[in-house]
Amino acid sequence: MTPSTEYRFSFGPWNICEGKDPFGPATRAPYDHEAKFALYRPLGFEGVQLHDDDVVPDLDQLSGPQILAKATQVGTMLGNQGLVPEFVAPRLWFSPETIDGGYTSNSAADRRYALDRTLRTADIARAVGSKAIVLWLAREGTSLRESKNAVTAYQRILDAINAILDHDKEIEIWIEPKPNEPCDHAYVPTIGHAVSLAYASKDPVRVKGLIETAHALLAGLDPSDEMAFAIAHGKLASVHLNDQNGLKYDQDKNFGAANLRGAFNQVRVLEENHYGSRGEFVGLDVKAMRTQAGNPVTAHLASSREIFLHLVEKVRSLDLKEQQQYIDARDYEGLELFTIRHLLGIH
Ligand code: 3MF
Ligand code: MG
Repeated sequence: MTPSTEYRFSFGPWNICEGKDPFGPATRAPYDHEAKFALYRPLGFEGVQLHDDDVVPDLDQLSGPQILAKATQVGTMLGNQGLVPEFVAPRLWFSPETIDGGYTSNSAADRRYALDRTLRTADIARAVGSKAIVLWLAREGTSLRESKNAVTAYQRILDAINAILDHDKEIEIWIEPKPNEPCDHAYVPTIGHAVSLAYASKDPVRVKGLIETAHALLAGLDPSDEMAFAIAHGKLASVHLNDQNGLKYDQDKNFGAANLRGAFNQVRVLEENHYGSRGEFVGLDVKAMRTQAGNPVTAHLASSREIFLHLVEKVRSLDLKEQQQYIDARDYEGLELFTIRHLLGIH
């Protein structure tokens, strides 16, 4: 398979996990965090997605200079292994200060914590050698609508974005929308919300989006259309390709595993719009099955990458002339069979 050299792939250390779920403990022994980096290149991955505490463990207990020294050291370690840190994301959903949300918490002290931690994440990103932070706004929402004022919440999220843009004049903010989980309802559920925040911010060019397949599906939307919308606004900075079987908890299944045609259409939108040509990575936010034996488990990453590349081939080998004939004739029944036959390899 040749096209692998054209796309660069990324994932985060959390994608190699031990099988713990809300109903049962880990099924595999912990795998050393640092040792995970050595797995990337042999698996065909070059980009590393990081949480702030993946780079600097216990950062809340460290001073500014200590944080920067550790981040710089990790940046060198990644560089030595031929890896690129794609982004760093503040883990704003773990600490006691973010139980009720970060930027939208009802507590002023907790809001301060969330912003301070994010500014440190921006510093970590720069020190490790990345130009972007990702905001997955996990707890910026509610379990019951009466607990927060939604208008105030949007304003607070926007204020936080502006404060980050002020803090570092070059950092980019990539918002990863998700409609629910862990919140009942999140304040930034779709890429449309994220793009609006970008335009409302003081430097729209530096605020972009990261679209995850499963998150779009949980919002009842078509991931390929969400990606197309972001691309139309010049705002698709990254993707988390995976899959989701209906409206339930966030499954992070292998890319294409639940809806192969949906996956094909995501690849089609990316490929048609030359995604990757400006340095964007194809991120795979996929979760290993709890049943899988061995340690570390990486088959889900290798499989998702392989499925992506097979679908790139499917997009590239599509007979565009024949496709256009169906479109021109408004024969969408014909177009549907043509598409399915192509996916099945029947000609
Ligand atoms: C949750 C997610 C997150 C984000 C990650 C990077 C833990 O549904 O998708 O994964 O991708 O925090 O922003
Ligand atoms: Mg994700």
